[in-house]
Amino acid sequence: MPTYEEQIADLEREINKTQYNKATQHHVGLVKAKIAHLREKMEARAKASGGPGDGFQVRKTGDGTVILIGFPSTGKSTILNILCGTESEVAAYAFTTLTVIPGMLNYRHAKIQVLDVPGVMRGASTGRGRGKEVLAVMRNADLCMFIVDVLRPQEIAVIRSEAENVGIRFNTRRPDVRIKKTARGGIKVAKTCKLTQLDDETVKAVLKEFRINSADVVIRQDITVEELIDCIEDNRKYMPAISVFNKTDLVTQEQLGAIQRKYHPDICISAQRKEHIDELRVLIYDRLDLMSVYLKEPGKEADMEVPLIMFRSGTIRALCEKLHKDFISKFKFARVWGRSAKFGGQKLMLSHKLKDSDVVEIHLK
Ligand SMILES: Nc1nc2c(ncn2[C@@H]2O[C@H](COP(=O)(O)OP(=O)(O)OP(=O)(O)O)[C@@H](O)[C@H]2O)c(=O)[nH]1
Ligand SMILES: [Mg+2]
Repeated sequence: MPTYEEQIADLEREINKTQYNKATQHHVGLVKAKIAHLREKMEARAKASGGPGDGFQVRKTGDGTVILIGFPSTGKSTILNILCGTESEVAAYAFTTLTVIPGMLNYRHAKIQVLDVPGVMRGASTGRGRGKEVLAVMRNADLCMFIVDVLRPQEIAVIRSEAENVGIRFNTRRPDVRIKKTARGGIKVAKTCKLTQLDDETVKAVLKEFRINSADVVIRQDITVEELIDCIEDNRKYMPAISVFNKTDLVTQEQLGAIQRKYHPDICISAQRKEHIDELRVLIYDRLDLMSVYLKEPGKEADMEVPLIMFRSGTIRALCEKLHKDFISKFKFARVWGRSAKFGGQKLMLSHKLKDSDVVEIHLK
């Protein structure tokens, strides 16, 4: 019996040699489902046998967590040190950093935790180097920064696909697909739009590959077979990502232009020369999607000097959780002024979504 890895490699070879077109898309879809199912089994087995090693757990602190991911020697530790004033070891050889080194970036009242981790490489998702542990830490982050050496720009695709192999999806939302398993009646597919990359038969066959023989499926957007598989397995982590090309001091302006046109990085910097670091801070803050709210005590003026930082469209519940662990159990109601309130001082409950610059007054029992 071939191992899961061997079976996956065989199936991947099969996809690579198949011309993708209307006639083969059903077959290719099924092969992709088989691969995903094998990966799921592999994950389950890895979990049962202990999972990632120790020394790699970091407690999340601050208003958001950013992780620096990249091949060895791309400048991750250098960037951490500039952003946070830490002293993570920097050296010209690969695998300088061997565990997770946290730092704190203070920016516009936000405290952003930045994690420097060992370099990963091709094959990380199947356990090469410390790849598995690194990718597990990544899953818990709120924003991923891919750090790429401008002289090896093609690595951006490799690193992204390693992360996707462990079930992380970047800069996209979970597709609008509902799958409700039913006791009998077979698979029923309802669509609110035209599917250009999938037909009903493929949807059914892919579901059956995951041992789902009876279900109501509602598809509300034009999805790919990969996205359908994501919805079936339903354990993907969706997170924003920034691609940072570092070491721009090593190329000419023309070379940099050509690289940018081909690979479309979000930002190019030279960590060593501290170039474009301010823009990088702005980008991190923006992509973490943070907002400020101001707290007010009953009968007093709001403190408009120091905001509380939280994720955009966070609820009153999320705000209470940030403040104190007892606030949820003691919560009576909140009064809100600002963009999320219908009128100033509106009485609102825990599930209410706040907006940037709201003023909130919490009433406890
Ligand atoms: N020329 C140039 N060199 C840089 C730049 N940033 C970092 N370096 C150098 O690249 C080498 C690797 O930097 P590190 O920060 O240790 O890289 P890393 O990604 O943390 O490496 P690992 O921990 O081994 O994965 C060091 O010699 C740095 O001085 C840059 O902007 N330009
Ligand atoms: Mg390092």
